[in-house]
Amino acid sequence: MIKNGSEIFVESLIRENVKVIFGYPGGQVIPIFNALYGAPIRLILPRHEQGGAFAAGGYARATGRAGVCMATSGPGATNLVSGIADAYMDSIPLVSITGQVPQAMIGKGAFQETDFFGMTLPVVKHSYLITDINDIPRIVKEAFYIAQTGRPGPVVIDVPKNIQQARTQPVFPTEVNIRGYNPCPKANDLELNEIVGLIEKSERPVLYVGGGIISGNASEELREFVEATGIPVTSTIMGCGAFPETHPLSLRWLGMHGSAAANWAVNGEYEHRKTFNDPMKMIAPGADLLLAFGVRFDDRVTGKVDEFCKRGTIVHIDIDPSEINKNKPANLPIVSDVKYAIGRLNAMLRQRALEKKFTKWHEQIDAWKKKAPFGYRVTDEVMKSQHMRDHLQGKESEVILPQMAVEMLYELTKGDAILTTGVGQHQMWAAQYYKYKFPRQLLTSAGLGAMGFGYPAALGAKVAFPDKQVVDIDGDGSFLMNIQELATAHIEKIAAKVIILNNQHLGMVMQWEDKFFGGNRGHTYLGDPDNRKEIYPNYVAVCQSFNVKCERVMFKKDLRAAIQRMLDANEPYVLDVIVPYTEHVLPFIPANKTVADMIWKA
Ligand SMILES: Cc1ncc(C[n+]2csc(CCOP(=O)(O)OP(=O)(O)O)c2C)c(N)n1
Ligand SMILES: [Mg+2]
Repeated sequence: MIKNGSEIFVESLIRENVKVIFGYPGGQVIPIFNALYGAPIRLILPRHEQGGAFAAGGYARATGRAGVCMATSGPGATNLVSGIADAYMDSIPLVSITGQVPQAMIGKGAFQETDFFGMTLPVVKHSYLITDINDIPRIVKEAFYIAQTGRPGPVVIDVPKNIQQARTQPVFPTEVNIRGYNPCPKANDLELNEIVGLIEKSERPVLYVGGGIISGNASEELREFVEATGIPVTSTIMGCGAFPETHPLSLRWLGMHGSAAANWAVNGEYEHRKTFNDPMKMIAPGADLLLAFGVRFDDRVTGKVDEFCKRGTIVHIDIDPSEINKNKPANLPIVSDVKYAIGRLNAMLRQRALEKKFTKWHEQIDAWKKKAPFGYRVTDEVMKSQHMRDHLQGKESEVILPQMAVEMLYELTKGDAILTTGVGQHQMWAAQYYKYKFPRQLLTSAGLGAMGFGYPAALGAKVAFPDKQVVDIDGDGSFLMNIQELATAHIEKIAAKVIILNNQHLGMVMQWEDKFFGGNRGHTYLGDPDNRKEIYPNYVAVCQSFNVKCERVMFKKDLRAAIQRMLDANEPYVLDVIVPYTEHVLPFIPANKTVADMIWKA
């Protein structure tokens, strides 16, 4: 049957099993919106295209399937860029559809024309500008295939309006065949056998695992491997939940704000040095073998990269050959689908069980865990927070520290909720004080670090899993960046919850000001300078205008019941939890520094 381009586009989306699109209309994309009318696809209107792109990212992170966002040309498209960059940095499958001015107008500076293909080139896995209506079915099929296979990532499809309106008899392909694209490389047994040999020889092996385990669906294999070998596991933030953090062999996550035990296990324990120029004095050695599976040696993990796991043999397995030797040379690099590689290793270990037990190493690791668990304490400093001082006078013991709120959420949700975050101190506390037990449980903008990600991402996750508790742990600064999505939540009846850890500051930037800029403040205060006692903005009033329930919580005695009310609600719900701004996130390895520079005692 002859159809127009928009109808063919929508038919192609249905064939890819798309269930939901976060889309914002405009002149150059109206035909596609029109064709979606009556289609078996839920169309959700975010209140800002950035919110739509982050929501699609949240949906993708929660499900592993491509999230889909859609916008008009020009300003609609440019508003998607942060969400596309976020998906690129964290290897998240995302298909971003944009209207474009008619082909005859391209390059003429037409109204709402931007070269979106060109603009997004550095932050996509692949992109298309459709120039022939007959290409639509193939391009849509390829786009989803590319986004979701191999190392996942974002794909842009830019569709000129005349293509949406042209007519043809479509032919829908059933297979994808892209020359030169081999998304599923497999390690050979020789390489894998070498790993077994290295484990046999080592005394202090550590697994360093990342988002690749999650996107590669390799958690089960990882667990079996850990249980067969007894090798302790640390993860990146992207890898949280890849291995249960409640397991005795979990070291929790590593890096700048990661657990001291994980950082010591990888790098060795060193005396804390006073200046960055002092020599490094080792107390106990770290890993002699590092199994880096599905990770990319990000600078937030390695610090000074030359010093990272300096004395260990490094085995690096990654599906993407461009990651090999990019940040840190590996002694044994293996390009492979990680699920396949670990699965084969398990099969080898089943045939010939490991002799090694690593008893001494386990003792050392337990000692490190005991010595420096994540921890906090209430100091007199909290009364410096002017937004709390008057309220807390005489009730100092009622102060809520941000870490406490996360811990309490962990307890009340029994560790089963899906969490999203903004970016800042609250993000780090959400990662430290909630223990992640399963993959796709912590959805956070890790690589891009985009404030404003938390709430829209929570909407995306809640749409995918309406029966799960989805809670955004957010900062007052981050939440404000996409606060308009409260309307989406209310109108679309998406019961995603929010805990704002409201310190009236851009806390993480402030922490750096305190540490490296003598405490000088450069626009890191978010309250009203003319009335520092007031909490500004008034989120209860803001939420009321969106018809979303919101409570402000100031005292510890009220926190538990308030979180429980939030969890029990069948609608969007915001808790504005007032916390002091004086807390710093610890441990802390300053950027590009070493484990000998780690501050870990509160
Ligand atoms: C879009 C964006 N702009 C700026 C930054 C830089 N930045 C990183 S953390 C941070 C402070 C975030 O404040 P808030 O959301 O209140 O979280 P807190 O650190 O106070 O918990 C800023 C400004 C960023 N990461 N993203
Ligand atoms: Mg803040």
